[in-house]
Amino acid sequence: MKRRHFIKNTVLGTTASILASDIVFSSAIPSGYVPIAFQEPDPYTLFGKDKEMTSLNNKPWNIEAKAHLLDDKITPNKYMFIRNNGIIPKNIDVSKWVLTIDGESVTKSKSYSLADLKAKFKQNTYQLTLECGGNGRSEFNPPAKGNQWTTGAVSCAEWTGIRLKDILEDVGIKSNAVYIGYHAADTHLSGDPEKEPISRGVPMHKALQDETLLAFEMNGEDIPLAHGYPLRLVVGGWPASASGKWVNRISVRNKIHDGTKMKAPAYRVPCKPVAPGETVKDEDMCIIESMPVKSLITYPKTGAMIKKGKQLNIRGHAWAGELVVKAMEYSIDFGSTWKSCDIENPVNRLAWQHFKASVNFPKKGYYEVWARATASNGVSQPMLVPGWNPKGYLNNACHRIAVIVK
Ligand SMILES: Nc1nc2c(c(=O)[nH]1)N[C@H]1C(S)=C(S)[C@@H](COP(=O)(O)O)O[C@H]1N2
Ligand SMILES: [Mo]
Repeated sequence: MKRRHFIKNTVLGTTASILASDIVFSSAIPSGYVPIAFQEPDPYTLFGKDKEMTSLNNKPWNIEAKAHLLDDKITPNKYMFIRNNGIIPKNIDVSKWVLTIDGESVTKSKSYSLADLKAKFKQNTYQLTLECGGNGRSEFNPPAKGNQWTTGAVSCAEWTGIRLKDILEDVGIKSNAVYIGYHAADTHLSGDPEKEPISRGVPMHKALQDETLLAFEMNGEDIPLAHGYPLRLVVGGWPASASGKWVNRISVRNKIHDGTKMKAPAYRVPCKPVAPGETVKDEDMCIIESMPVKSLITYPKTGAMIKKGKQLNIRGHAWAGELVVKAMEYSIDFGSTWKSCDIENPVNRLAWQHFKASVNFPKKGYYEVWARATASNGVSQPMLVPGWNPKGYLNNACHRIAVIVK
C-alpha cells in the first residue's frame, strides 16, 4: 500500500474513535503528512530527555547521550541513555506490583508487594555505572547489526533499593543455585504475550554482591518509567542488559539462565580473538561478564577552540567494570606520548571515577586530545578499536576530542 493511502485510510478509519469527529478536509491532506492529532509525541517530551540526546530507534526506543552531555558526576535522567528491547509497560498500578522469587533453586517460591520490599529490608544507595554492551558499536568494521551506539550508552546514576542478596536470603536458596534470571513487564515488539523481549541474569557470585540492588529510586526519586519504574535490577559494572527494568520475577536457577537473549550470540563475544568479519560458531561465543576499562572526556565538547598560550582544562569519567581505574592519562600527539591526569577514587565500588587535567598546546593548529584509563589489573584502553566481534560489543577504544588552537 502506498504511504499516502495508508495514512488516509488510517486517519479516516480511526477518526471516529480518536478524534470523535471527522477531518473535514481529509482529502486535502498532503502525501506523507501526519495530522497533529496522530503524531507521536517526541522522545524528549515522552521521557524528559534533553533535546541534544540522539534517538537511534523508536520501535523500540533507543536513545543515547553525546559525550559532553555526560559531564555531571551523577547522571541526571535527561542525559541518561535508554535501551529498550520491547515495549514499555503501560498503566502500571504500583499498589498491585508483585515481585516473585522462584526457580529450581529456591526452597519455596515467595512473593512480595512493593510495600513489603520497602518495609522489610534495609535500603541502600549506590552510584552505579551502567554501560550497554553495544556502546561504541558504530566504530566496528565490518559493521555489526544493531543500534549504532557511539559513546553515549553509559550512565552513572544514584540508585536506592534493597540488596538482592537480602531478599534471596529471606526466600531461602538451595546450595545448587548457579544463576539468577529476571523476568519483566515489558512486552515483545510482535505483541505476542508469550514472548519476552529480554530475560537475562548473572551468576550467583554477582547476584550476591552488596551493590547488586533491586532499586525503586533513581537520583532520589521514583525511577522514571523508561528506566524501569517501579522496580529494577541494578547490576553495576556488567553489561547493562543484566540490569532488568520493570522486574516482576526473579528465578534462581540451577543452571545458567536460559531466558531470551541469554543464548549465543546475544551478549556474547568470541571466547578467543577472531579476524574481522569471521563467522563464529555459537559454541565459541562466551557470555560477557565484567565490562572493560574505559573513559570519556566530557568537557570540553569536541571541536573546542582555545586561544594560543591558554591552558585547556579537560575533565571526564573513567570506569573499569568490576575493577578500579588506577591511572588516567591524556595525549595530544595521537598517542605517541602520554601525560597523567588527576583521578579521584570511586565514591563506592562500581561507580565511575572523575578525572581532570590542564593541557598545554605548543603552537596554533588542529589537535586531538585522547584519554586513556588503566585498570587496577594493569590493563589499559586500546588506542583504536579493539577486537572485532560479530555483534559489535565492548568497544573500549580511547575517547578523543578535536581541539583547535587559534
Ligand atoms: N525489562 C527490560 N530490562 C532491560 C532492557 C529491556 O529491554 N527490558 N534492556 C536492557 C539493556 S540491553 C540495557 S543496556 C539497559 C538499559 O538501561 P536504561 O534504559 O535504563 O539506560 O537495560 C536493560 N534492562
Ligand atoms: Mo544493552
